[in-house]
Amino acid sequence: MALISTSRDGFVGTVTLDNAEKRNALSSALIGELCDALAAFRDDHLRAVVIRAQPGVKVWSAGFNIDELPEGHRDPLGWDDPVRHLVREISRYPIPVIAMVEGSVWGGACEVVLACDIIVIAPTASFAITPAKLSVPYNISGMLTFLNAAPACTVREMAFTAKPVSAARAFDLGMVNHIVPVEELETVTYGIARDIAANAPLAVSVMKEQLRILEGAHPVSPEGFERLQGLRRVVYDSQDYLEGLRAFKQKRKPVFEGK
Ligand code: LCV
Repeated sequence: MALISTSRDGFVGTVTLDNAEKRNALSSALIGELCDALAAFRDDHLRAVVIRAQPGVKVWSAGFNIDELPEGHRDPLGWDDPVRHLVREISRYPIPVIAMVEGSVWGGACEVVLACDIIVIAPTASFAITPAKLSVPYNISGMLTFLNAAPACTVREMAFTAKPVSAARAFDLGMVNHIVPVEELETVTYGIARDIAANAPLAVSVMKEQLRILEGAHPVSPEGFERLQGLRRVVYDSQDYLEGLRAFKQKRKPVFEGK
């Protein structure tokens, strides 16, 4: 069964996350379908793409499919991980991607939304950075996505507490472009998409790429990179990482011991 659906109207494509039963968790299957849809829109020379969930959902996406996280001793967010692939796909995609969000957005899905070019939300939206709840060592370029989207002190608070930030606060912090009543969500989102589609696509796509390269221009020394990878490894090799996974599967609160 398809986990997403797609539609198009003129130069504007839409991908709708369509697996409410699993709260649109980002499984490799769902991400595969999403990336295929993006590739088809690109081949058809569309000029703006909207990623959304079904109207009225309480959860836009529950984040990484925790059932697919490795059982320890392997980087859970390595280069080939599907969420990493999706974030790269969106940020390198030559067409602007608009996230239209109602409902809560968790963990890896929060990064996916923040990696989009424009974000339009309803007051029901919320955003949580959750690795500390699971004892997952988030990856370095993922932390950069958060840092490019929110003030450093906000990223710290969100990452350390793992508590959701409300729609209103996300707007006040400049993390999203627009907050609008739910009944205006589509009008505002597709209005922006049509404005983009009416402009020169080559100029738009090169500006998107310029911004991506400029935002990513943070030199990290080989030693610094290896240090961070070594520190991350301590986390995914830990008992706490296994406890985080176990607790989620057993639907209970984790008990972390710092080892
Ligand atoms: C697999 C799920 C999930 C799910 N995976 O519905 O950024 S990191 O490092 O944290 C990264 C690794 C990451 O993104 O991790 C995921 C972070 N996500 C979360 O912490 C949110 C986990 N989910 C929830 O807390 C709840 O599901 C919410 C609050 C989103 C919705 O609660 P609700 O009561 O509406 P259920 O919990 O009953 O979930 C419905 C079904 O979806 C599965 C869940 O296991 C359940 O499956 P069963 O019906 O088979 O029991 N599900 C939800 N989230 N991330 N599976």
